[in-house]
Amino acid sequence: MARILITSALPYINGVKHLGNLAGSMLPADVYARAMRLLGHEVLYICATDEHGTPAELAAQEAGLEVAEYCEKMHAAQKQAGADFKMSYDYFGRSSAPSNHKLTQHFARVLEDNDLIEERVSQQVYSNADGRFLPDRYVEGTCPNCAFEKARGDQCDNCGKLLDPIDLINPYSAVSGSHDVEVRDTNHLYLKQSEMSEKLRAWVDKAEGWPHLATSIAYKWLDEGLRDRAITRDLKWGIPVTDKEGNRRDGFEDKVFYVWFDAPIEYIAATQDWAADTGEDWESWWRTDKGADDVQYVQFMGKDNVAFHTLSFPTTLLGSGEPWKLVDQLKAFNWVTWYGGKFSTSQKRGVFMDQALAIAPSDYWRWHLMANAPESDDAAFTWEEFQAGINSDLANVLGNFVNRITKYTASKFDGKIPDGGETGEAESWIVKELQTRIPVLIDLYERREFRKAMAETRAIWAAGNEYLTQAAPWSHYKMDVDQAAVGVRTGLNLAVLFGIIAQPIIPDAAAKILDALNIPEKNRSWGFGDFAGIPDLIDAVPRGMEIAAPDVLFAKIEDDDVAGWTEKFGGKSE
Ligand code: B3M
Ligand code: ZN
Repeated sequence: MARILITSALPYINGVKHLGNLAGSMLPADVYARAMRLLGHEVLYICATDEHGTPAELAAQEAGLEVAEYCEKMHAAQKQAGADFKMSYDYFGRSSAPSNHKLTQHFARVLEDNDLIEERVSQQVYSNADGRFLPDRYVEGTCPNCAFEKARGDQCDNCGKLLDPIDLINPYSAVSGSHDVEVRDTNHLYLKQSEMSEKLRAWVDKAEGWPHLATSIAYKWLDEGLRDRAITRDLKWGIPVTDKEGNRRDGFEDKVFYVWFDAPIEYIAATQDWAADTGEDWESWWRTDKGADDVQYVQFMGKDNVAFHTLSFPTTLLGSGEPWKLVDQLKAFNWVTWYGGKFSTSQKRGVFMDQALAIAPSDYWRWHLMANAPESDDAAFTWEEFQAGINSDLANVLGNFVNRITKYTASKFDGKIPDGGETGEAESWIVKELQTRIPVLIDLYERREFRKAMAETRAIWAAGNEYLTQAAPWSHYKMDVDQAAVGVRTGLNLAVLFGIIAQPIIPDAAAKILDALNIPEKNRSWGFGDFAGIPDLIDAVPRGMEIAAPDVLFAKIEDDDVAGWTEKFGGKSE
């Protein structure tokens, strides 16, 4: 079995995340982690809060808190929100942790030793109104590439081009809106990415199976010519820039490392913290000289993070000359929009993670966001589709199947898995159906095709209902109870299988189903990875075993619910 390292792009510390953040990396990474564990692989799923940069400073200011205190509070809130959405991280770290300070400073030192970092005087936008240098994201202005008027200093959201703030036309402070800004000299450390172009291109050329979205973005920047980038900023909050002795570097007393330099390094530092907590060995996941060369490393992120993950972070790792594990597979997502527009707290547009669970259980969100994952294009969330999808896929297909077969067993077979009877046509049909569909489902998970994997999961559940229609145990009961027993036994075995394949996506409902069917933990990945065992699968649960009918698995979403949510969070009426 494989060793699979999974990282999801780190959510920024400021503000509770909206459904788009969840769907754009953390949730699909979780479904993938759960599916790979189900298939028996050794999985390590790492994430953390991304706590540096101006967003943290400004959000703390707004909250009237010291940054460190603000980050502490928001990390706990985001960790709780992740737990509420059943994120199965092996570790949820903090980019402000001492381990990341240490590792980031190590990489900077090694890169400078390898002559890939040098100190340069650069020009930075200083805001007289705010009394501070403005890092990239907080300078806005007109994009020199496409004339978009609200381009950010680091990247233009309209054309995607990576920018330097001083390129912006008619710049202004995004903090105060003031145009009273000037360009001042300031010294920074530059990562000489330009000198890594050859090595990076050779590495991207060798990449296999990356989605087109990832390779096209990587080649776009490589073809444009990689520019050396400043990896320090004039900020107080962040990882201090140190010299070889570990003291603050001369001239950098008021500077810290750029958030995008330290954030990806946190993937490794969080693994070190996980190892410190668990006594595990982090190097076997990240050092190719210590066993990581047989690790399959898969990164999940939003499309705007691809450049940093395919160019900047690999520059740090490759440039160090040390045997670090680089990413093998990237899964980049487009956006989830709110009825085609942006989520916005201030404009009451959209649902945020801390509100979502008061509306519907996490299973509902998980199912809907995965069945409509923004894989090949942006995906608009609408209450109407949410209601249709939940009521059809979960309530009518899966819920109804489990409900019918368990209730009938309770009423006609003493709540026990019936013995007796011989399998016939209907059973051969469903076995053939499963022998075709389960390998397809496994392959879709392995290729991280999530929408298709959800559709295949739904099709398997629907095949169960089709089977019950064919086998119709209730119509045989009077005349031929053995024939009825075969239908019920097969149906109950199918309910177990349906609960097992539901686990990566809707873990709560899956647990309810498997608990009601008395399936021990150790058998809950049983059979899924070995589809050859399918004939057993429809007669694998011990005959005579007691089962119960679970409570209603999925309450339907009513039109009144949608009307109320539209009122509160925005929706079609806009
Ligand atoms: N914090 C996510 C974003 O751009 C950013 C990801 C860091 S992954 C190392 O919203
Ligand atoms: Zn632009």
